[in-house]
Amino acid sequence: MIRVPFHLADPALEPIATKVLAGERLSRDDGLALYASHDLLGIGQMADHVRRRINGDRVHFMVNRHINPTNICENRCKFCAFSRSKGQDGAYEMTLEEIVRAAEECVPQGAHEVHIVGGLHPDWPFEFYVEMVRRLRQALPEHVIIQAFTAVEIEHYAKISGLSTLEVLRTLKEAGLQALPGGGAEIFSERARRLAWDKKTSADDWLRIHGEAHALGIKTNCTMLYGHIETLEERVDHLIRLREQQDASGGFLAFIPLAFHPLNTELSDLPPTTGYDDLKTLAIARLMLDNIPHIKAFWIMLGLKVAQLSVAFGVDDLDGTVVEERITHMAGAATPEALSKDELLALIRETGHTPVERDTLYNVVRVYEEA
Ligand code: V47
Ligand code: SF4
Repeated sequence: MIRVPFHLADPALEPIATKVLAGERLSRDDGLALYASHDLLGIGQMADHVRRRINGDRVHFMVNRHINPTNICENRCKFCAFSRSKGQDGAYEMTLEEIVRAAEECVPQGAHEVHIVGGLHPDWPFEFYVEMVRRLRQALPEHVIIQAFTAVEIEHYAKISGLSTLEVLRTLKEAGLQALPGGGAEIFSERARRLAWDKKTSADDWLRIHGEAHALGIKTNCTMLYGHIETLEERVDHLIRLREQQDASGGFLAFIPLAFHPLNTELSDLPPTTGYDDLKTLAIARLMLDNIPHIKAFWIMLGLKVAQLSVAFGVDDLDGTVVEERITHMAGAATPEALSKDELLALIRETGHTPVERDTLYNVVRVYEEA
């Protein structure tokens, strides 16, 4: 028996701690035992151990800009406060010129990424999205990476173009697409999907599309929307399916748990997530996802205080400056929409970690050794 160097208040965590120290993969039952335990600090210490093994004392961040070209969407998921039907009050659509201008604005700030996610517009043809990527690639310096379109959007483009999702990805890659964001995964449960996002991409299709992207050399992220109608078992199963996909195709860079925001949604009776659940979920993700290199705390959804604390609970990435964010803010997020690079640096430095500025693909832009 290996001596366990963690201070565990819950003896049920001891066999898990032994596996963590030996670098052994955790099982579904281990995941459930972690959720059943109230020893948040014990779970956090184990997650911190794994984080240090993978990422040392580095905490990543980036200078980026999010752009949401339209909120007009055919799907109208029950958890979404962002989407509108065509012609509805508050519906908007950006022109290609406006999208390119928004992207160009972030270049003087030192951005290394534009992150583009939007609704499934009923009239925009696939060529519009190809042209968007092509014009962005022409307008932006090479170091600014275009991370755009969730698997849900890729599936929609296949539907409207008659192409396969693989052909859609190949066409977008040729136009300049370099990475896919991780949205649209929600919870890989057919039960939950039927109840709250029945028109949206199934778990099998979401995973297949990411596998196809990986096969084409397009790196992607993955997410889990939690704190709504899902069960804890469904959360653990979700993590295991991501882990299996990563074993098979290997192209996930980061996992981002997305804390559900209920305001202005059809699930507005539900309470928001708690800081306790947020930290526990991030830590359990670090422990279960032994083959995904980075765990990202999206400060926009978690709030700055929980995001900063999360670096002691397995997180090695605080995302970026963001600049403009609509999806969570329309659902009640109280965070600012933008942070400066100095604010991100200060948040990370206070925790005693080394801030590392990165690009989308985790190429190091700069290591900030000293204040
Ligand atoms: O796909 C929608 C989620 C996602 C709500 O890949 C909601 O680096 C909370 O995926 N409350 C879009 N979440 C955001 C996203 C993302 C964000 C940051 C970084 C990355 C990355 C990806 O937001 C959607 C959906 O899963 N979402 N409504 C809501 N009310
Ligand atoms: Fe549309 Fe995405 Fe909102 Fe669902 S979550 S309604 S797919 S914008």
